[in-house]
Amino acid sequence: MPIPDLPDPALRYLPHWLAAGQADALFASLRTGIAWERHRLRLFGREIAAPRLSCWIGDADASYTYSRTRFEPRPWPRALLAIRARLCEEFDADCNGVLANLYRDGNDAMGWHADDEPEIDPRAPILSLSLGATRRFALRRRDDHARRHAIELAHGSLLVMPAGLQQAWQHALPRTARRIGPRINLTFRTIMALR
Ligand SMILES: O=C(O)CCC(=O)C(=O)O
Ligand SMILES: [Mn+2]
Repeated sequence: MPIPDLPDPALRYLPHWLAAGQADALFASLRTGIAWERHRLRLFGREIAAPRLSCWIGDADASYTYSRTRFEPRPWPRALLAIRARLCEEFDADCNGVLANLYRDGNDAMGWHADDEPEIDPRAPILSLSLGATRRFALRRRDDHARRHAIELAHGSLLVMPAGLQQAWQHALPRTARRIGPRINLTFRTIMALR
């Protein structure tokens, strides 16, 4: 369903993109089946360990540089092949890579940023699948930080970030003091060959 008060380009939030049983099974499979690692982030000239665990997964040629670190893709886990195929078909997107993130509890988070690295195809949507604990996803305009929105991303939901969104908006996944369980987020991206 479109989110009514969000300016263009409009986000779409599909709360039950995966049926609950499928979402449960995918969460369990990825929780143990992904080689989770702690990525390093460069912030204001300092290097810090990201407050979450991640893994860059994709086709062999889909290497991805973010926060000035280059990640070579890990192969697709079996459990993600059907998901990727369904996304490619439904959204007519290539989705040759996915950043998997594991937020172990409410202390794990991600600060303000946009997914606008040069190798991300700006004509393609970024498709964000959430599993596990519900977490708040915050957005703010790049040119006016007072213009904000937030969406609660539920288990089995898909958030469609359309082409153009990253250029106008930043997003974040804030910490929460609520006692909550783990969450996995998968952001499917289309990586272009840079030359
Ligand atoms: O966990 C989320 O919902 C968002 C993650 C994110 O924005 C990212 O990894 O680039
Ligand atoms: Mn992001």
